[in-house]
Amino acid sequence: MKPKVLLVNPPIYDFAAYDFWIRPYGLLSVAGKLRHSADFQLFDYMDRRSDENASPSDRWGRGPFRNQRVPSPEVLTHIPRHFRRFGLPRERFAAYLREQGPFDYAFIQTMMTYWYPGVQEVIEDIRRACPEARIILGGNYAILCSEHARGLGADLVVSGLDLQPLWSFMGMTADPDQAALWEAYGGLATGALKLTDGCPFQCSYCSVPRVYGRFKPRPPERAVTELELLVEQGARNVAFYDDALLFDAEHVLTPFLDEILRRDIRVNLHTPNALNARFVTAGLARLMVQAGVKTFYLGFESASRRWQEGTGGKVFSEELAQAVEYLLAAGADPTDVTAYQIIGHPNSDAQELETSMRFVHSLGIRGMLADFAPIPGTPDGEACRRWVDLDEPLIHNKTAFPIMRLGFEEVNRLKDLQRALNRSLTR
Ligand code: B12
Repeated sequence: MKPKVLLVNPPIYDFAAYDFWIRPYGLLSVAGKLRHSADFQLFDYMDRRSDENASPSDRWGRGPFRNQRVPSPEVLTHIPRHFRRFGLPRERFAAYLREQGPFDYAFIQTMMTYWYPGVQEVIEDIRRACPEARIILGGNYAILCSEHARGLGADLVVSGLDLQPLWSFMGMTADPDQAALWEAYGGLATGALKLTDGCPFQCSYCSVPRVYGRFKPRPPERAVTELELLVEQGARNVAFYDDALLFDAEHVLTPFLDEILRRDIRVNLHTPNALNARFVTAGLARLMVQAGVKTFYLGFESASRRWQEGTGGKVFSEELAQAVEYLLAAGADPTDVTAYQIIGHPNSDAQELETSMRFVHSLGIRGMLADFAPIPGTPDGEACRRWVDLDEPLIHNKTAFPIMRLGFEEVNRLKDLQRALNRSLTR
């Protein structure tokens, strides 16, 4: 008999959350490797399609999550923003467990380290309704805060990229070539895809180099199969989750996009996890637009050369300007080209954020402020230990640190300014 496995993507407890093509891709990738040897059922708290009260999506499939106000946790009470629970109601999961249980295993997706309260809630509910199920945690929080995650009471915490401990725990063998288990939804509007793992840069605020080591492409055939599966399941919008999508494009992204054109796969592609402007050439820009890439998010962070060099030198201002020129010439819609800039970075003084925002605006594209989140084990995160106790993951919250670093008024002023700059573009 095949084991019965429950897959859960937990609710989110945070000040803000928005469906920016958020999908439990890690969870589905792991499940896919057991596609033929286990029976899976998925409960995704964050699936807006199974929410009868969901607000409508925008033209690229993004949209707000259902939410309700909840008290802020003790360590975040000094942040003057409302804390909320996002996702389907808890009672719905309880009823689901009563009807669908028992389960042999429950795999739970963990994502942002500061989202662990949702994971805790799911563990509690499974323990109550299905005490026989063995609970397994994996994903970003399980890796970055494995000690903390072990304290939540799961039976196994997969604390690295190697899945062998999972297969040994289950006494099963996996098929690494399988695509992610997207069919578990029984119909989709949006999906995610990753062509590569890791990043060749060593940005001081990012955990990716430490967790993934070297940059490595994934098997290209599996990526095409995954995209076809997504489209077959109904996905119209697919977001790349790569950390360095454009690195070595000649051998990775270019052949992938050529294949999309050759097979005539019609889908809108998005890059919410940011592109490195340095690698955008005129030819690549044309190919991306032609193959269906609709939104372009460029990781910029700051126009200050001193700040750029001090954090790893991933991109310089003239490279951003050049990339924007190529993208617009290729036919990208300027309102769908956005440069991210970090706000609340510990070295904010050198960042000259306001000047940087005006520089981005002068290129005729949108800017988006990305709140700095201190991540343990990264140089910039570790530098924040003098302000915050990183051993409590709730304090890694992206809304919290910029307010603590710059003050509520200043954060609001900069965010208002960003909104005004963006508005003046569309007029
Ligand atoms: C895609 C992505 C996003 C997406 C959303 C993803 C989502 N579903 O929520 C977007 C673009 C919206 C996003 C936003 C942000 N992100 Co982000 N994001 C990522 C990224 C690139 C991938 C995360 C992911 O889906 N991984 C799952 C899959 C794809 O990974 P995988 O390698 O296949 O997984 C392996 C294992 O982890 C394991 N596994 C994975 N899941 C599971 C589940 C189980 C049960 C098991 C057993 C195993 C397992 O199996 C795989 C095989 O080895 C990571 C970086 C990275 N490379 O991990 C950052 C990362 C998670 N993000 C990060 C940050 C900082 C942010 C932002 C705060 C940035 C900002 N300032 O705005 C925001 C926060 C959004 C919010 N509302 O709070 C940080 C983490 C911060 C933290 N404290 O946790 C990361 C690590 C990047 C970094 N800079 O260091 N992000």
